[in-house]
Formats: sequence, C-alpha cells, structure tokens
Amino acid sequence: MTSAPNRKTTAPSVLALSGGIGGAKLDLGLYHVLKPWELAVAANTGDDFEHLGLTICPDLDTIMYTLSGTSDEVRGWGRQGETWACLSQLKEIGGSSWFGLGDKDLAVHLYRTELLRQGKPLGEITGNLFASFGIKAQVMPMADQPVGTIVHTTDGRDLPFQRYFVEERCAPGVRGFTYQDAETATPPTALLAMIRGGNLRAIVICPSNPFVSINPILSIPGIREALAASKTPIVAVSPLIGGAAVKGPLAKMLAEMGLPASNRSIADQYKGLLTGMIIDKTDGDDANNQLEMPVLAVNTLMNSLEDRKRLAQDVLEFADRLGE
Ligand code: FO1
Repeated sequence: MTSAPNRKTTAPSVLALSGGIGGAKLDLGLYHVLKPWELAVAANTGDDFEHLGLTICPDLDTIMYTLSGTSDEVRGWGRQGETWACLSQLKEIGGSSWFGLGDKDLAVHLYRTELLRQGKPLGEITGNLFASFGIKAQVMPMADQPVGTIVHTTDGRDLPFQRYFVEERCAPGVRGFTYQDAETATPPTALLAMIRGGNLRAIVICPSNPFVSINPILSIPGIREALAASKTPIVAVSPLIGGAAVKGPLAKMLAEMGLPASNRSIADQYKGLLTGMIIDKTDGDDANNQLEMPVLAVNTLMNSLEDRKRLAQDVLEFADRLGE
C-alpha cells in the first residue's frame, strides 16, 4: 500500500496491542516486515508487580528482549545466556525465590525501580530502556500508573497475576478478573493521539490471552472508546488453534468461566472493535462467517522467525484489503 503523501516518514503506521509471549512473537514479525520506526506497541502492564522491592514489568521486558533478539526463545521469557547467581544465593539465605530473576534481568529491574523512585514516568523509562536495547519501535506501557490484573479464583481468592501464573502455575480455577485501579489510570497521550490521528494503516490485536493480556489494555479509560471510534482497520489474531491455546492457560480459563474455547469467544471479548479476524487454517470453518465479520484463515502457529514474519505479512495485507 502506498503511504499517504502527507504521512511523516518517521511516524508509526501500525499499532499492536500486545501482552504475553504470543504477542511478543507477532510483534517481532511486524518489526521485521515493517521499517523499525513504523511499529508502535501498546503493551500490557497488568502482569506487573512489586517483588523484593523491585518493580517488575514482565510483558514490557518480554517485548524488549524479543525485539532486541536477546530473549531466551526456549524459556519464552527472560534473557538468553542468563545466569542465576543472585537467585540461588537468595534461595540459600531463605529469601523469596519463587519468581525466576536472572542476573542480567535484574539489572533492568534495578534500573527501572530506581528511576520510578525518582518520579520518572514508566513510559519515559520504557523509552530509555528500549533505546538502550537498540529498538526503534515505539513501545508504550498501557498506562504510567500501575494497573495490576487480579485473578478471582473459584476457591474464593483474589490472586495478583504472577501469584496465579507463576507461583500457583495457573492451577486455581478462575471465575473472573479485575484490573486494579484502572478507573483512575490514564493512557499515554501519544497512544490516544495515534489512534485518533487516523494515520494508521492497521491496528493489530496480537494473539494474546484476552483476559490477562488485552483486556487490561482495553480497561484503561479512553482506549476502548478511541479504538471503537477509529476508522483504521482493527484486526485481531486469534490466540486459539483448534480450540487450544498455543501456550498458557487460556483454554483452561475459558472452560472454567463456562465459555467455549472458540474463536467466537475471543471475538466476543473485543465486541464492537474488530474489522476482521485472523484464525488458524484448522478452524477454517469459522471462515464461513460464524464470526459475522471478515475472516482470514492462515497458519497462525509461529515457531520460526519466518513464521512470525509471514503471519505479520498476512495480517497487514488483510488489514489493507479491509481498509480499501
Ligand atoms: N514465568 C514463569 O513461568 N516463571 C518465572 O519464574 C518467570 C519469571 C519471570 C521473570 C521476568 C519476566 O520478565 C518474566 C518472567 N516470567 C516467568 C514470565 C511472566 O510470568 C509473564 O507474566 C508471562 O510471560 C506472561 O505474560
């Protein structure tokens, strides 16, 4: 698609809403098929928490390590070539060691925590960190203020996300989620300006878990409304393949909440926002419009970098067609 003549050459042209490992995979595909500065990402910070006196932002860091090529692809989070000297010492002296903090990763938490303590906004710190990793995409936390995802379990507990996801390994049944203090949070002005500006080629909802990766972003006042009013094609990539999640607790969560593990359940989470949806070839029958919107069925499994780039290309070409 030819860019509009009046478009500034360095403005982002594609905005991705992203959280978790699946989101970061598609972010990398988009980062490679676009010019680096053309990609903007609104990142989930609902996974964030205070731990050992540090502010940990897992989804921001997963995107940062993934786009800079320093992530541990096998583990799915943290850095390649990581060492664990500090964590093992912590364990030996009886400190809290349930959350895996690698030595290199710790440097990022120390840097971020100190600047937050000095009063710098998370968005500004994130810009500094991503620049230090040589990343030219514009990655923004969904808000500068903390908005923690709380998992309400079927045994009556309200678990902060990491306690549910890491400490209890997603074992507890879920009955719902809340996004703590979302109502008083504010989205980055650059993000709202980008969505309202009308200059975007596409808005992509990544194949992330809607409940714990995308809905936290949509819970920040102003974001869902701006997306709903946008004329830009908004395309969601389903995180399900044949009713199963590629990774993580999504299918289990859906079952526990009495929702079918279907692309329809995913589309329902984004009601009123989607121009079209990308589903996996194995779910091709959904393409016969059970989703009541334009649907493209492609291979959505992303094992290799080539898979990530091809899916990104499929998403952008689909969005271009929807925007014609
Ligand atoms: N996920 C785990 O399953 N176990 C861990 O010990 C763990 C540590 C960790 C440290 C830093 C970081 O950025 C991510 C980390 N993750 C870990 C992933 C984290 O729980 C994320 O919230 C998930 O990637 C879901 O988004």
